[in-house]
Amino acid sequence: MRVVDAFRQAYGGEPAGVWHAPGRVNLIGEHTDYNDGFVLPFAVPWGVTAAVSPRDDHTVRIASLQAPGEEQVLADLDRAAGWARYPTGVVAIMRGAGLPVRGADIVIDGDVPKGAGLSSSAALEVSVGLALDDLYGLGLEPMELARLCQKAENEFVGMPCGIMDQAASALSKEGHALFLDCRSLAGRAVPFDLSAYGLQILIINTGVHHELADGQYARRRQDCENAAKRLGVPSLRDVTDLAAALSRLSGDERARTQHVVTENHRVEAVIGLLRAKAVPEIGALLNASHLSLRDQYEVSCPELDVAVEAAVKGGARGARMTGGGFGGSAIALVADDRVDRVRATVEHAYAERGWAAPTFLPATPAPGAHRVR
Ligand code: GAF
Repeated sequence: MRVVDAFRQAYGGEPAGVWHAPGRVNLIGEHTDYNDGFVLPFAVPWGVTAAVSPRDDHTVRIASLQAPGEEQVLADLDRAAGWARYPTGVVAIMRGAGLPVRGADIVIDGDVPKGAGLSSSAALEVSVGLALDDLYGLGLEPMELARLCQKAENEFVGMPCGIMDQAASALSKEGHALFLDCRSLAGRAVPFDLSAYGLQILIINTGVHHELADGQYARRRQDCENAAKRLGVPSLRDVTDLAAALSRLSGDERARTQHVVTENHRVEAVIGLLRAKAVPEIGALLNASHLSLRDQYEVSCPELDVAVEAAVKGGARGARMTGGGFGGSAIALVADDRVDRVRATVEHAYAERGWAAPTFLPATPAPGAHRVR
């Protein structure tokens, strides 16, 4: 294993173990997690593999095969820079929670496609978090691990994300999507084997990331909190009469509320269709989700919109942006015998606009975080 070879080279010994945590796509339920709502992500076959040994002192040494020459030796975790803030943030948050976590020697190797918005940061956090859980005998439940990793991203990295990505990475089951109630944190594995229907989820990686994304995410959260406050409910999850709620709101707060409330219903509708084995029918809900994210939530971008429109034009049953938005990937529900046509239609639409070609990846639901050796 190349991560083990790299560990030997960096630190001159065998790692105590190797752990893997996946990235994710979200089938549906976007920008609902921090509104106490529903999400339905699944783990992808790409992620982060971490070779780790515990240390007797409190120092963290960390290197990445994706960042050669950027090894960091951290007696003080606050000095972590760039990519290293995600895993070292987990160490810091675990210690802050009173868990008996000392130092670690860490080498990581990731294969989540770059710029795809498939949550490589959660994979980074969860792989190292699971390693520490095992090595220091913390006995964490997967959801506890996910919450500590989310806290690391919120408080150490400063990204106010919800729980979806870390939960998907920590809890997913192979061949299943994870139906998660982000209020109770109850998760249920929902069988999601599309091959039985001659269908697949095709990831369309736009390869773009619009930088304004960072502040925009926090602004969307704020819009939702403001709307909930105005409506006198704990969160937008609690809106039961959408028409009445909308009549009391205006502008951005109104639009965000319309998205969140309807998106929660779309997740439940997808769950119902999966249960009824009416899988092709979820396509229409993916399309509706995209329009709502584009028009009401305003987190799409031209590259995502064109990918979605062209995929549907090429014969996809439905398509939508997935993840936070402003770039990253779209997903399309496509019959196996239509994949080539969908790809060609999207490629053509991009070429016509003079954009760099997107990349395509079939997404099969992979296992969640686990020890590899
Ligand atoms: C990002 C966040 F990290 C998630 O918590 C979630 O809010 C998502 O955007 C939007 O659904 O991936």
